[in-house]
Amino acid sequence: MEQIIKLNQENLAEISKRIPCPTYDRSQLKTGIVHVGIGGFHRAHEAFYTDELLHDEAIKDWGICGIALLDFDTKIYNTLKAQDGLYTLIIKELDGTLTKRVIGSITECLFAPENPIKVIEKMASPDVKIITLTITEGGYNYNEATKEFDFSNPLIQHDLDHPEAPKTIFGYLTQALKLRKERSLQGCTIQSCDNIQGNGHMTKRMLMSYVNTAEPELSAWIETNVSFPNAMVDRITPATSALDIELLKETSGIDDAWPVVCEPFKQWVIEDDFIAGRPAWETVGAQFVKDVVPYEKMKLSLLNAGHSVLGILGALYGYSTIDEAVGNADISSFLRIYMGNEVTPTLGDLEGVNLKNYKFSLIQRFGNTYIKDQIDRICSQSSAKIPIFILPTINTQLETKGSIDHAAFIIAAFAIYSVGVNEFGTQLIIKDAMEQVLNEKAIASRTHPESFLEIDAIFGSLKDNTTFVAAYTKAYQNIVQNGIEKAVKDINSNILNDI
Ligand code: CS2
Repeated sequence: MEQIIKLNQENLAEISKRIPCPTYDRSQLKTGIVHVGIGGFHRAHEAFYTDELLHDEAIKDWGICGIALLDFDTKIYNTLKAQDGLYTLIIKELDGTLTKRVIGSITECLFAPENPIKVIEKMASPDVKIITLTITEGGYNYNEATKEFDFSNPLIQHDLDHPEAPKTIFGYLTQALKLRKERSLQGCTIQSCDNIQGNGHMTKRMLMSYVNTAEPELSAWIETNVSFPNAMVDRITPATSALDIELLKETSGIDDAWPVVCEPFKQWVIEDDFIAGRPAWETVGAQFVKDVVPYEKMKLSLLNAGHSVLGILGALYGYSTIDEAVGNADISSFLRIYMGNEVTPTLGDLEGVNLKNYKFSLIQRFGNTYIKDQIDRICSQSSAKIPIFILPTINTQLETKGSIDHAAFIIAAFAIYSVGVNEFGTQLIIKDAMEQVLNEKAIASRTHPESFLEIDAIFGSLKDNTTFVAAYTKAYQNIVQNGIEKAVKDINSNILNDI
């Protein structure tokens, strides 16, 4: 057994005898990117692409400063700090091979709750050209019911009252941009890497709502000095498990407190709108396009929605990982019918994309048995995911009088899921900012199924659509009366008979 080596800068030369490590001189890098939200996805995606790029020794301007924004992020901050920003990326190939490497692109880390001013200064630094975000779908403070920025959020009120010590991304960005303006510095790009349709547009619209109230005189400056490119991001990155940490120790003798595991597939399609310059990410596989909207729509409505379908149904069947759910023939038929009959007609023209292959590859990616993506992870924060991943499909299908039966079934399954226990008596772990209201409405739905649709912040005006309500209620009753397995078989057979 090899000696176990702790991952940090000092031990890098030794570790590089075991797995690939950065060969560039990290101490020579300037911080050109500030990234907010240093969870697994960022580390498997943007930080990975950037690490690849930095292997070109001529590139010195694009080190990343990772910001841990929330109290909740203490652990990742302490871990990365102790490891000098280094971590291991473990790619789980389809045949089970582990491809490991140490990623070195995160060269600094800051913990916002400890020192907000330092974070604001870093975001305003003249070297920083891009601020990228993975703050989750719910982090944009958008209310589906009002279609507006949610000023009732107490954290937003806090930021309005204490601009010097913000807690939300909106408070931080506003203060940093204000400093840039006051110091007559160049503007920068704010780039969302979250799963939201038009994520750049959404970032701009939400930030501008906040700025118009907090610092109205800053709005015009932002309009001319800040760009917000839209982007589609993709790489399945499950939560790291204790087993992954052990496996790395056993197979390579590396003691990394928080490695990241992910699938081999990766995709990043970005609009080329970077007001202060950008890294040449295209040299390491990113695609720059004029209009990313169709790609985003395809990915959100097929991959992310597909995940939610497998997660919610899988939980009701008693599975705990996504590969188990897609391995069930009835669930995978359900997903194929949903993607083919309900999502595909809403996607419009996707020039240059072979949709059939894309859908096929998704089933294969979901089925990667080595990834073991947790159903708990997929179902977490569904109240923020459903409006983005599934609602647009339902709304478009209702407008065009297309089929919505499978989509309505998913929402009914979600109502039943939100009770917190499945029909086999297994407790479901519900991690959701709206957990309480979900649970209350789920319980009320036992006598009045439509109650669940009254959560306007998730479903908007869906409760007023009689076609949808009828399909939803039918699915709800079918699941309750016949059990999830029979109900899924039934709804699939209706379609198969039709064809
Ligand atoms: C998942 C995503 O959170 C979710 O529900 O669908 O994290 C998904 O794995 C990534 O977007 C893949 O790119």
